[in-house]
Amino acid sequence: MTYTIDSAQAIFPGTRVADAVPNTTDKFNQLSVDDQLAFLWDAYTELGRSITPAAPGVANLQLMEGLLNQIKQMSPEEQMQVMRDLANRADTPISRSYGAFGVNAKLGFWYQLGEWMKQGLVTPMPAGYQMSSDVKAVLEAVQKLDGGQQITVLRNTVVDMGFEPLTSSQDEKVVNFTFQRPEPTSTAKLTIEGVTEPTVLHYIQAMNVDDIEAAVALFAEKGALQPPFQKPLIGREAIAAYLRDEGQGLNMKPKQGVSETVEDGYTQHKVTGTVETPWFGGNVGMNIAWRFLLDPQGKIFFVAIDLLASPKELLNLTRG
Ligand code: ECH
Repeated sequence: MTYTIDSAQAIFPGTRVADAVPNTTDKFNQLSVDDQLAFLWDAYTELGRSITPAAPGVANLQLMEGLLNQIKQMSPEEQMQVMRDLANRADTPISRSYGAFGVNAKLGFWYQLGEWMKQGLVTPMPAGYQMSSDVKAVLEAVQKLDGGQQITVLRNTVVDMGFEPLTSSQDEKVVNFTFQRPEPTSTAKLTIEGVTEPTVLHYIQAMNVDDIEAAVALFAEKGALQPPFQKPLIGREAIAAYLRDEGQGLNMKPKQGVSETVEDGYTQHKVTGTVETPWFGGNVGMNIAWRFLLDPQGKIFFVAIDLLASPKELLNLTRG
């Protein structure tokens, strides 16, 4: 049997992912636009207390300075309208500019608005807004999630905002939003209990120094990478564009894993551990599994990155 991207997705089927994340995101999407903004304000300021975002100085905000200053100078009513347009994905000039931002630029944009809201320079809420019971229900659902799942819900909402013409593609994204790694990455040799496969180790090492090219070179020509809750991205070019946008500044801490030879010289490897985003640094460790399928040449034919249902899942290394 030869593998296809479809059949590869089924490796290590016993892996339990955090379904609560898409479920909560669905609940959020059903809220009215003012309720959505109120939810985000509450969730973000609440999370900010327990899981502090890392210093914003590391992020390059110049890119959207023009747009941000334009919003800062508006009246409170106009500011609210811009935010509603973004949440509604309305076709406006600001909403289009935002739609062309890469993921970290989108997060940086809201991060700055959030700071200005705390300083009273931008309005957080429409005058006279009263929180509905629907918002309270979604807030309670979010409070039950672990930190990694909470920030994933937040991130999804921000990524989905703004207007993107149907023809836009990853290549046109405003991506040059970089993070400076706080400390030089340790040169200590990476070890993963139970996995010695060089391709897997090299992948993690390359990602941990933001060497996207080296990571992508480990993939087969038609290899695929499947991010959490998404469809696989197929081919080196698509993977490279994605990793340049979303894969920089991450701190991957794989702990344990299992390796098996499967059919026709293919091997499969499941690795679990934690991943930190530069936004929250060591304050949030996301519980992650990597499910790799390597071809007989040792190239990555497929890798899925899963956000796990619970920390218990870190120890689930069975094949079934
Ligand atoms: C305010 C009110 C008005 C509306 C809004 C507001 C602001 C909200 C703000 C929210 C900020 C949220 C942030 C969230 C960051 C989340 C980051 C996450 C990262 C996950 C990354 C993972 C990576 C995994 C990968 C691995 C690989 O091997 C390959 C690549 C890849 C309050 C103003 C909106 C400011 C900052 C969840 C899991 C391991 C797949 C990338």
